[in-house]
Amino acid sequence: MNLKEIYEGVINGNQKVVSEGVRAALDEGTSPTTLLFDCLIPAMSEVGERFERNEFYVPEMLIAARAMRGGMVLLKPLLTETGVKPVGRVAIGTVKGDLHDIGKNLVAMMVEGAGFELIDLGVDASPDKFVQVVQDGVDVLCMSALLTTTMPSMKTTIDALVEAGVRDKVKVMIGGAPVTQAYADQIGADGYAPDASSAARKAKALLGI
Ligand code: B1M
Repeated sequence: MNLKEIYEGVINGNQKVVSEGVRAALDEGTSPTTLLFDCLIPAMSEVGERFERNEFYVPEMLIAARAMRGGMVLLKPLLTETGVKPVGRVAIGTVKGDLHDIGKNLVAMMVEGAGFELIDLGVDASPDKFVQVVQDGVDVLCMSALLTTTMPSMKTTIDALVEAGVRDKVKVMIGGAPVTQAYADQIGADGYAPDASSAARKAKALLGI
């Protein structure tokens, strides 16, 4: 199977095509890095672009991400073995009091698909949990909120980072349906992303990649 078929498999959300294609390509001697950087990641970027053009919607994004994961599970151990470094480490969580995770999970998938190592803090993540992961070492911290009542927890978390003396160690990005660029500016976040694919692009831009 050639790379084009695997690429199309991601876009069409066909997990079977992707996992079988990646396995066959590896058997034929294609390198894991070629499969990741020249096939799976560009395919996921194309999915993101279609989403931004309103040609794809959330279900298409979810099945494309699931299809890509079918290839990623085969590549991950090989990439670790060959010492390919992720482009950076990103932690993401839905803020305290908020249980919505569909958007967060999409952002996580797109960020992971863009080549980052991803730490998922889950939902209802307390400021202390965000502070802890920054102390452990991440380049970008992403917070998601879907409720107007939980948005203030983004500010509380940034305040907790300042208090713990780690605010300068990390780029903070926020997003979620009620969140805006103006709110990001107001609470001192470094970035805002309106959707999953722009979140992945923004994370790279913040790190100058
Ligand atoms: Co809730 N809910 N919900 N809900 N829910 C909303 C958000 C609401 C707008 C519905 C409404 O009234 N029209 C409303 C909020 C009103 C407000 O605050 N202004 C609401 C409410 C009120 C509630 C409850 C309080 C209801 C109740 O119990 N009385 C309750 C709260 C529970 C809690 O969190 N404590 C509640 C519960 C739930 C369910 C559990 C039933 C379920 C969540 C299931 C789950 O997530 N596992 C749910 C759902 C599904 C929704 C709606 C219908 C859909 C949300 C969603 O998943 N959208 C929602 C109405 C709506 O949005 N139309 C609603 C799809 C998702 C892909 O989009 O999450 O926006 P979104 O993510 C996007 C972007 O925002 C962005 O990228 C994503 C992909 O492009 N993004 C980021 C998100 N996070 C990002 C982080 C980033 C960057 C980008 O970091 C850098």
